[in-house]
Amino acid sequence: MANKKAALLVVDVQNDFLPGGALGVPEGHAVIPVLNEYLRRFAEAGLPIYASRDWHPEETSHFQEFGGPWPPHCVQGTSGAEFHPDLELPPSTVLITKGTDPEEDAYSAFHGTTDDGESLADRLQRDGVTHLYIGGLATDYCVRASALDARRLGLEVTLLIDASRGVDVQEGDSERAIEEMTANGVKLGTLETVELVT
Ligand code: VGL
Ligand code: ZN
Repeated sequence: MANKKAALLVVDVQNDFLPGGALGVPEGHAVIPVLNEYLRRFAEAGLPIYASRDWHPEETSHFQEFGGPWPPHCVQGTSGAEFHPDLELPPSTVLITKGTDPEEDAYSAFHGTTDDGESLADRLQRDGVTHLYIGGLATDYCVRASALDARRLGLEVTLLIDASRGVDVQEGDSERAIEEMTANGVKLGTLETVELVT
């Protein structure tokens, strides 16, 4: 098919989602060197790179103290909300900010916007992206929700399983999320198997 174009979406690789953070994902650090290799490959191929960040207000129904499921994390402007310093995002990376609405969980990067206020869906369409490669944290929440939304929008989607880790609040959550994603047409990829067609 003509006019295929790949892009990389790095989901929520923020200090609070790494071990020691407010909502640390077990083995979260393992994704960083792998994502850095994907980032190099996509940048070298001249393909677009997007990075989402969870960016909550201090008071949100997403947090336990206000009736939600999670301890406070990724509060706007805090060090926990910063991207991990070892993540090598190139300057061309398009930042996607989500979770700013105090009444929304906003797990999916597709609930977020660019600095110009454009939705991720509109930005991908404008950039001509047809195939989204997704990695980051956490497999069973924001990665899952983003991959499923991308499929609903008709994009090809590859989950980079070597560059993703889950919270696993219940044992097996990440495995079940991967099954749900693949049942919805998401392909699985690793550094060994992914080939970028440019
Ligand atoms: C996430 C739980 C709460 C995520 C965000 O990025 O996967 N998980 N907020
Ligand atoms: Zn959150």
